Amino acid sequence: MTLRAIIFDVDGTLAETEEAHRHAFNEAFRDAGLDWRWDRDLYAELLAVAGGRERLRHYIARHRPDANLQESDIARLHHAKTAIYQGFITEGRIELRPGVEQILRTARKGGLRLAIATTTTRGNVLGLLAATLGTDSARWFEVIGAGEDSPAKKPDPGVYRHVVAALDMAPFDCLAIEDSAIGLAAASGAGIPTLVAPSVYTRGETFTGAAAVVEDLAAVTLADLRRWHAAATRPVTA
Ligand code: XBP
Ligand code: MG
Repeated sequence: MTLRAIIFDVDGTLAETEEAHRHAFNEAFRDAGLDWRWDRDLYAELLAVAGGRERLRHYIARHRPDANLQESDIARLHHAKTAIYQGFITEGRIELRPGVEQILRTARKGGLRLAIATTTTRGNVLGLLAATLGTDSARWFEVIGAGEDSPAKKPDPGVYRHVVAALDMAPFDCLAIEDSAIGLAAASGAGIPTLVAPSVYTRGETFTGAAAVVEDLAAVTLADLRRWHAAATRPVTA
């Protein structure tokens, strides 16, 4: 049970992206001639459903039951939202959270393997990495598990199981870094010890079962990660 790999969540963990996602949804609604507008309170509620397309479907069922939209309309709306969101990223509107770049670089130097497990669209991850860490940075991650790789979204452990299998590693030799309770549930469900650094939208959540909870990664060292991982995976002795 040695720490060999770190698996990063994206939205809320690598960067505070959810406001950009929210604005992108609102622009897509406006462009489609819909008078829907997601404010912060509503979005906080909707974040219980991971995955943008799933979130849209849930919103329509719960708040717009009379909207006559087919699955193809939802796909089109989500596609438009994704293009708008990626525009925000290339404009450089999103930066990494404190400490993220430093932990990625020290982990690489320290010989740890890196991976990503997210519910968001793959293109969003690649765009974010390119805009913040440079065009080559996607190569730092041996596996990028994205929304397209797991039909069931977090809290389902599917995407983490996919990543661990692709890494060909035991889950307890990895450490996940997450920002939300549903992300923690997904990683834990796959048997992966998890460090939580809550984001603006998840600060009020409870993180029972986390290996540790920190405000952000600014002061976190590789030694801290190894210590939290070891404590989380230590067998219980009588
Ligand atoms: C958080 C999410 C994402 C985004 C929307 O993902 O729920 O779905 O809000 O992304 P993470 P898409 O697992 O990285 O925290 O619209 O591309 O699905
Ligand atoms: Mg997240």
